[in-house]
Amino acid sequence: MSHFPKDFLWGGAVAAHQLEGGWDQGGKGISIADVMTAGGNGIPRRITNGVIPGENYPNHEGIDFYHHYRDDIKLFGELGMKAFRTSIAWTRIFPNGDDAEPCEEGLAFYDDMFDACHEQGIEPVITLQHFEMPYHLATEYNGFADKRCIDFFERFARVCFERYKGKVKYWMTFNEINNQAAAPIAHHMLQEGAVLNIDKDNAEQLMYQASVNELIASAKAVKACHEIDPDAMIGCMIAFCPLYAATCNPKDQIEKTWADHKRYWYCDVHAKGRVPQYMFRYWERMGFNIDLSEEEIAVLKQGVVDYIGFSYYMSFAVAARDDNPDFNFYEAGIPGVGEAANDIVPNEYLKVSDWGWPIDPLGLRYALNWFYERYDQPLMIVENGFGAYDKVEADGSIDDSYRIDYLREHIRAMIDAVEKDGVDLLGYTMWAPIDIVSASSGEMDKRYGFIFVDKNNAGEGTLARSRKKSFYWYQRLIATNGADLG
Ligand code: BGP
Repeated sequence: MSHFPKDFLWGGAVAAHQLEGGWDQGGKGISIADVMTAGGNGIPRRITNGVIPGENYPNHEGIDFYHHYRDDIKLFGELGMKAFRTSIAWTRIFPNGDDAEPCEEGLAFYDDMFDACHEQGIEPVITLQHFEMPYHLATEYNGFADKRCIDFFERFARVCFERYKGKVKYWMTFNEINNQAAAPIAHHMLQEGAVLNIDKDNAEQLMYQASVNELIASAKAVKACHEIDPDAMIGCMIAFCPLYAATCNPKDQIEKTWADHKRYWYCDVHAKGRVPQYMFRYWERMGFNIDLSEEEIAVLKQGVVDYIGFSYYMSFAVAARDDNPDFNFYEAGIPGVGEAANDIVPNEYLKVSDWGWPIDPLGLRYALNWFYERYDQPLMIVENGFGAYDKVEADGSIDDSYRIDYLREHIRAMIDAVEKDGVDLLGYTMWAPIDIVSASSGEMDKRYGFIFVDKNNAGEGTLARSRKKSFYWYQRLIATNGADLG
């Protein structure tokens, strides 16, 4: 007998800054994403000092969802999506972050977008902060390094809960809040918390301070959501990459445990309402002076999330480093896995994507069990997908069988976790149903979609949408509630 839930939220996920465009329309202010240039495969994006004429900022236009959202959402409806995860651009609501009043035009934009979703029978799943701080908060306050940003975020969250009460049932606070600990280069601190001024010598302490402030802001938002709309559920969002001990050497296992602590302590705060002891001890050993008051500790307790959302793309293997028991994440990464922690070693059992991301479907079953046995909370897979180069044939068709293969194997592992292991899973919103701008590289040609968008890395193209082979595959899969894996 199948145990797969009937009301399972099959869907797709995106983020406002990666598809909306309209960066200076509808009263919108400049966000962090608006000052990030296009990078490339292996070429980092640059962060410019304000918006500089002549630079290429791919998020300025995105795929112009701002003007296409009704048609795009119709395509999502045709796909059969039950859920659409996107984010609210903070700068559409509060253009500078510290404005006295919210921007009505921005609020109305999301009102209509959520209506368009409901017309298609699609549940909006909304992230409040997806790599998208107002740039003004970065320049004037140094982002979440400053406690005043906690209040700005809470106000933004409250305005959203009041306005969209009844329209949005599933919320998330900060996207991939733990990225900054996994790869704490300026880029990630900027994306997560808009921390612009980073002094190399105290960068790690600053990262923890900004993280703590974001966690307090998240807890305040959770509390506000519970007060304003008790029918809604609000979760966290963790970037989860399983960390496997590279060998059965107990030292590697200890290293894995410690690496888990550093990457995933955020989840303990979200789901248990407290900072784990190992993190206090680490700060003490490192001589970090983290500002976290008794009052704030009480706030964390009141802000326990209702579910755990997480992204899953890849796993890593970690090996002990005898020379550096308290290794510092600020050291160089290894080639092929982006800016990784320095205890990560290649995993000979896994192939990698064209961007060097290890492909590990079984790791998703491991991830679901890891979360569920630790936190006993409902889970939601809010990102999982395959970035690849697609080829458009002469007749306009796109055979993206590699994407189907990737998704099929991950979904198989997910179904096993639900059916065989009994994990409580609310939904699966793959990344991303339509081609959008890559967050890490700014490329358009790193494609994830079932729907192709005619636009390339140079920004050329008609923006026309077309269905790839995977579109029909996912449509069938949803229609059969996961029974027809193709
Ligand atoms: C996650 C982010 C997304 C998304 C995805 C794919 O880390 O939450 O915003 O972009 O990764 O990454 P990329 O676009 O860099 O391929």
